[in-house]
Amino acid sequence: MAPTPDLTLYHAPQTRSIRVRWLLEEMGLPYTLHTVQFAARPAGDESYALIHPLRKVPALKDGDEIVLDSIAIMQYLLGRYGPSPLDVTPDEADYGRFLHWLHFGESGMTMPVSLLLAHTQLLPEDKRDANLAQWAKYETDKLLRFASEHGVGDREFIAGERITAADISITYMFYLLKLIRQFGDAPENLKTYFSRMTSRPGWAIASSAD
Ligand SMILES: N[C@@H](CCC(=O)N[C@@H](CS)C(=O)NCC(=O)O)C(=O)O
Repeated sequence: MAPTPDLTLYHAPQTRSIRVRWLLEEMGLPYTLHTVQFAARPAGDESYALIHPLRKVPALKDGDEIVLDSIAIMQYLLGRYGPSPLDVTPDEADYGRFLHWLHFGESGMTMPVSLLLAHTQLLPEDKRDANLAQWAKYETDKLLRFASEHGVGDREFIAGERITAADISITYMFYLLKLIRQFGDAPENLKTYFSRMTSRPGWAIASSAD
């Protein structure tokens, strides 16, 4: 028998918890949203450390179980509450491709994008390193070209013929780049893909200000 979900998403607007919220919306799963304060760091109050010892978002609580890290949480939801069309299963042709782009959105892109964010916006101006920012921009652009030429191409979705968690993963990274004004010179097919993905009702809910 399928387990009954008892889901609380620890979320902050504009952060990686958007991925999880978007997936929950696309899967039609019921969840409680717990908004974590994100204006000051670390995120949340001291009690939040009982949920996420690093005081980051997202975190997902399912009954007594806590799952951390946005990609792992998405895999957890697909595995526990699937089967879902948002997943690509090992018997499907695009399984390897799905796994690659699912993880590329986070593990492939986070390092240069975080450096770019830190050294153009997050750090106080006197702590920013212009050379590091320039290198991070170079690396980020290289990854965007890779995603453009070897990922999105002229496809509607990054893996398979339907939206999957891999689309959710990379769309969030493009959104983050847009937030920090580093997506304006992205390849045109990525911009078109981003507009298409973010026109979905699930995105509108997941990316809302609450
Ligand atoms: N790999 C983790 C990254 C989590 C993460 O760094 N979240 C950011 C928000 S997008 C955060 O909470 N930052 C606050 C901090 O690092 O103190 C994931 O995908 O969930």
